[in-house]
Amino acid sequence: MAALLRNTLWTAAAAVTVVAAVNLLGSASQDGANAPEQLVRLENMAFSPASLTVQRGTKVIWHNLDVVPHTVTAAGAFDSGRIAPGKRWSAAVVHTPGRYDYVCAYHPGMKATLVVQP
Ligand SMILES: [Cu+2]
Repeated sequence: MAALLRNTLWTAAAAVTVVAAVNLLGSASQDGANAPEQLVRLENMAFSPASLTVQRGTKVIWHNLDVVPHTVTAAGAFDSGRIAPGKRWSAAVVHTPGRYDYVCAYHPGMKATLVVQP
């Protein structure tokens, strides 16, 4: 009898664990953790690729591979602030379709474009 009760409890615990896991996956896709990702390198004082087109909802990650800090700054849209050498910054998930021309605030010659498709 005690063994049966134990088995029942274990089954219930396993079921709760599965439900919790499913909930985690569900919320992860809602907050963008499962969104497709695109990487832009900040390298040799340039953005690479200099022009990137993504689908709405894509997570775009900028990775500073230079030995100096950079920024990812699109006036009125997004601004990374200082990205230290070796660090990454993400605009989270880009939800608003459009064309974003951006620069490095420290090196205005660094220019690039991000296009977010609907
Ligand atoms: Cu820069």
